[in-house]
Amino acid sequence: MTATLASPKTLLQRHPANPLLAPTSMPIPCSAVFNSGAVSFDGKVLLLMRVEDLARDNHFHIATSEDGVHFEVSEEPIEYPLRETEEKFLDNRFDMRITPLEGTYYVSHASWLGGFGCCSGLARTDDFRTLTAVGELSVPSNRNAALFPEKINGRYARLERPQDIDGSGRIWVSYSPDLIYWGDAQPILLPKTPWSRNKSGPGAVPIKTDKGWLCIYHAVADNCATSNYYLGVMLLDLDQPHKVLAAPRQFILQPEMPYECMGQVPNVVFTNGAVVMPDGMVNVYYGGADTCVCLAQVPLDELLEFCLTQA
Ligand code: BMA
Repeated sequence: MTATLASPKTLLQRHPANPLLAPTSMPIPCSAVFNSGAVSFDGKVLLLMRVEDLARDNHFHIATSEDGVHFEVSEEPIEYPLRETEEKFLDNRFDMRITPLEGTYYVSHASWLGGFGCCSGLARTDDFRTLTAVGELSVPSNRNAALFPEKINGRYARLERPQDIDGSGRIWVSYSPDLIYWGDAQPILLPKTPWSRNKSGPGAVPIKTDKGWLCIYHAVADNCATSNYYLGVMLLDLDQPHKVLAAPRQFILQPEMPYECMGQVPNVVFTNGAVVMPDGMVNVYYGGADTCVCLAQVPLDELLEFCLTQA
């Protein structure tokens, strides 16, 4: 029997076409395309991709696909005028997450402000041609905001990752009456594991199931050479999402393949977008080594079952 590096028992299964999109698939000269927001739009899978040009400035291009695997990329980036604060201080926006909510699409993202740190921003769109800012940015340091796709007990809700005092961070949930003012924040208590010992943060937008909110998240373990990024899954209470119903100790994806271990940032699998396909398959779009767009899949019922039986 021939030994192989890939672990066949990881719950998420990589698509054989990986990486789905690479710098050479983009309409502009670029060094990386990764960390895409993902949503079902107009009967297709739509990705909002972070495309880093050769100055390492970010542009956000759309890619659409009928089957979730073969994508057509927009020539022009989506327009998103800068807020006043961003005009003065913005270095880069990144990690866009798309939430369908109340008949429109909200896009949450990180904005890195030179001299201040990382803030969360929120925008909206109906057509994915232009993004319009919703209010101002959060104060630093906050990132990975993922808006829930419906109000919870009359309030908007989001997962987020404020920075801890030592530079690490954990997942919190907070609420808002109007998408502008956020508060009533509560931490989410996940099991301590070796693969999540340094940081954890929200990943894809929560998926509603009758058993709870299914949330795929990322976590980081530093070692003597690198910071390795993993994906995990947790199930949160539908009414009080700071309550963890299940959180398996095992990760569901780790960096193993060359396109996850070699690139701009080695040993990274990072998601900010998942789509439940019409056949019940969860398509998790993830960035490989901060360089390319990849796909890993698992049937929704298996993901839920894993949560409920392995926790
Ligand atoms: C995080 C984010 C992600 C990135 C990851 C690994 O802090 O900035 O965009 O994929 O680091 O570099």
